[in-house]
Amino acid sequence: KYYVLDSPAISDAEYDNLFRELQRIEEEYPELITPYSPTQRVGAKPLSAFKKLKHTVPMLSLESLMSENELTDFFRRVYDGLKGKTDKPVEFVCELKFDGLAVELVYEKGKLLHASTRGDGITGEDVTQNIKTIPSVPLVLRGDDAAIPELIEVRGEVIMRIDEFERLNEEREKNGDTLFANPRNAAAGSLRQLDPSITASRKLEIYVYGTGVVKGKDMETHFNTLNFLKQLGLRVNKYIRLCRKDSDVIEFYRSIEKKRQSLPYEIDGIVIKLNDYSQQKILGERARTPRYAAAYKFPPRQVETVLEDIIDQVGRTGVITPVAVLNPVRLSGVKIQRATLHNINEIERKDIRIGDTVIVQRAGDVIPEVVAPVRSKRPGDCLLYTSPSPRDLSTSRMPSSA
Ligand code: 5U1
Repeated sequence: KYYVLDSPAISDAEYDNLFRELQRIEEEYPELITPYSPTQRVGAKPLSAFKKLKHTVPMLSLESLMSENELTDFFRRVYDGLKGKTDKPVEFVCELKFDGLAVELVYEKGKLLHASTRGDGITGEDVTQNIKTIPSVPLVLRGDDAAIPELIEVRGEVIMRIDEFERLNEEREKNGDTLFANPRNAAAGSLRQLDPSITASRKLEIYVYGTGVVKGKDMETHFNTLNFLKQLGLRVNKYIRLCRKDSDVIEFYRSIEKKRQSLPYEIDGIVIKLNDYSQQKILGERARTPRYAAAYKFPPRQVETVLEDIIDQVGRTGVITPVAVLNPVRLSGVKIQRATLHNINEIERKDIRIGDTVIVQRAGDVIPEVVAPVRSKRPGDCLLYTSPSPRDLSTSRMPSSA
């Protein structure tokens, strides 16, 4: 109720007391400890490597729609593909497109058996020990035996909230560790730790949005699946809409775009899925993406700030990337202090100078970039950047991270 439904039924103090009582009982009667006990979420030993796990059904990714024209084209392809092949009305389910790490959780007879990353979609890494440290992942599904499927593969996204990402980066800066570029990288880096105690120390969360193989329960629509997942105690995000008209999808997109700034986690668009499974089957899949679903992306987020300096970052292969040192600014919740300028040609082409007010952009998962200077705000004393000579490079400063 606390981690999944966001609605605690008891106080933190009562919870702590019950937890300590359970620990006392398990100490006295170790034979009563099960792998699904809440005391067993942390404490597994570090691994030397992750095992590979093959997904029973491939984990697909989504086609990206970048404009309303592309959305219209997606609708047209869906209606054309279903023409004359279905009697049911065409409905879509809209959800959030999380900027996280896709995972699969496998529950056998209601117990968490294993969990894996998406990997290449066919094979992922076994991250069971780490997934167990995420409090919003149930170790045991809710409901009586009759209601719980024999086997259910649940798919979703592990995310890190923006406040936790910033806390983590502040801590890393203090310790002289490289910073994570964005919450998605921080979530991925935290989940892919061989030592589960490190994962446990980062506050990760999960939202689930679909299934792979399900044995012992037949579902006809995606919307019903989402409700069933909720009923099993799995965490489903509250922003979901069943759309009976194309215009409902556009309305959902616009309402989420408005909310985006105030969400505590990052999203990069909405996901649109055909609701009816028999219709999904008619449309089928391409090699890596389904024809019955797509991600309708938000435009890149932009903000203005002052370019304070340009430093030269030398990559592992010796390639020099000029990096913008910015007056720190927030861009959809995330503090931006560095951005890439790509290369000297780009700086010259865009006529970017030190001291300029610049437009900075973040698109999806990529490192922030300087898009252009705001010429009307150019001060008289701004400086031209010159590319470093090879001699300068041998002693060039290295920024901690973009
Ligand atoms: N919310 C949501 N995200 N997401 C990502 N649903 C969803 N579905 C996906 C993916 C890759 O894939 C299925 C449609 C196959």
